[in-house]
Amino acid sequence: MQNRNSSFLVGNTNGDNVLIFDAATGNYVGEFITAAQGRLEKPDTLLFGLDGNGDGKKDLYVTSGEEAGSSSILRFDGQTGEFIDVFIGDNPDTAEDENGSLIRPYGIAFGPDGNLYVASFLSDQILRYNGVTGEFIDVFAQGNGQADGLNGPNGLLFINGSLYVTTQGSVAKINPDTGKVFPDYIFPSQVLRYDSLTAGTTPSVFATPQPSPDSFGFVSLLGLALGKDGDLYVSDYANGILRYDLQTGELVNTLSTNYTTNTSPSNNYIGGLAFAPNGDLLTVGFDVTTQQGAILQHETESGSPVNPLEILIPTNPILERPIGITFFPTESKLVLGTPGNDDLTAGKDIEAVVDIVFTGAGDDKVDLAIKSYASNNRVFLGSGNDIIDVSKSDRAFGGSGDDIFDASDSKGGSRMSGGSGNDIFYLGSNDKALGGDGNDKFIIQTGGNNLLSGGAGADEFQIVTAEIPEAANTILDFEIGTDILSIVGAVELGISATTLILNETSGNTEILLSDKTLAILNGVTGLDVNVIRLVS
Ligand SMILES: [Ca+2]
Ligand SMILES: [Ca+2]
Ligand SMILES: [Ca+2]
Ligand SMILES: [Ca+2]
Repeated sequence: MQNRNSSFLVGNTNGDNVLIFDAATGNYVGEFITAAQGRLEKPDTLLFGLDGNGDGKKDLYVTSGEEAGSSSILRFDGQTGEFIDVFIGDNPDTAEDENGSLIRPYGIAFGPDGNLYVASFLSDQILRYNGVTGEFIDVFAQGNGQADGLNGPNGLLFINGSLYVTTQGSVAKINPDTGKVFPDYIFPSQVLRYDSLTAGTTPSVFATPQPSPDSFGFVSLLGLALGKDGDLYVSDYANGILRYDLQTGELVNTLSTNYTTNTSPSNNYIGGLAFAPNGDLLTVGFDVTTQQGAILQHETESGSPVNPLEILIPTNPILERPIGITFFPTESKLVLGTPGNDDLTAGKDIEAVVDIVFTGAGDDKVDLAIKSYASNNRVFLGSGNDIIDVSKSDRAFGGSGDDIFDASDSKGGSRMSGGSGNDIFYLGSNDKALGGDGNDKFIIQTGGNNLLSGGAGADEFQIVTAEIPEAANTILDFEIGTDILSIVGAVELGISATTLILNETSGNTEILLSDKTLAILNGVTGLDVNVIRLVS
């Protein structure tokens, strides 16, 4: 069985169940926790955490229940979805409140102290429990009914020891007629930050956003996630995902989540958010009227998710007011080739998400790029003359032999290392290539922004191939007199020794064609333009 590195879970607040989907294909896989199990009541946050049943794998923690008595954190086997136990919950047979003063748990997070922090929405509290036993410890934070306080806490996320909390801006009150507690929305929705884990610490206000133009005029912050770019991503139930600079608190940009109308406002709300192993940002949404949900995706470029949104899973009645979303914990799968010639294709022979592959001896072929979702693999090609197509954030090692690395279909972030032998690199954009020993060749195509290092030997850097690259590429170790610079298609592109400009700056040499920088040679000065080989 392949691992579940591209699979994620979605919790239905109206279906009382949890579903599995495959992010690589957008396919619905099946029910992970069934409604028939009868355990979940309006499930909210889904979080993989400490192993609860001793099988060595992380288990799934789910917040459940809207009333004081039923408010609980339930644990389910992280592999099978089988119910383990009520991790935090009230025992109706005792006078004691084993769950503290928990009412409507939303966000949960394991702290650096090993404790589990739980946002109790309808008591305006963050409660603290033993992360191993679930035993109630104390009230970590309590709203005071004032502005900038803990007013309707929702999402929780620890980053560098600080606890970030989204608040909905509500104050829990009791309806005198019914005796029921309800949220009175009287303050702005905010992101708060606690820099100390001492109970009673006063939070600072990290952000107080304005309503999205796609909203019905309100803000209701919900999910929190940390991007690979180091920025904080916050989902707004009323629409939009806000990206904040973690250091300055500045709003960097907003990702649109309006998928139900062509104009503002949208007719959908959104729930939590989760980063996929390949960096894509996923969120769940549902139609305000029908409550039927869809899964939205923002693809990532240069480490950050970007507009426009894509609909990974269109509106489907199996998504019943979905809120919680989480990916399975990634597991690296070890794949071993044979001493002979192997041919491994992503999506067919290997899952190619966080895999570790050793192809052994022989002339091997590995195609990662054929599967658009492939990412974060480590491939050791060993001896022999091997060929690999990298995809995204992959690491490929050629070993001995004359190897070929093709990043033409790469999505960036990969690192290719030729090892010994005369290796060839076909570059795309935003990758790194190291030639190592031997006479290696680097062929630049239309992309750019690659980092190239030839290593020992007489290496050739073909800095232009029939088209001007979109962005300059940087050569880290060009050696005048040993390495070669070449341009293919020079005549057709109007490139000659007189149209090329060499610009020395800070000990580096830039090679320009009019105002376009083609390549940067780090640590190189005194280059003669006539050494650049111009090939028609
Ligand atoms: Ca092999
Ligand atoms: Ca090799
Ligand atoms: Ca090699
Ligand atoms: Ca070399």
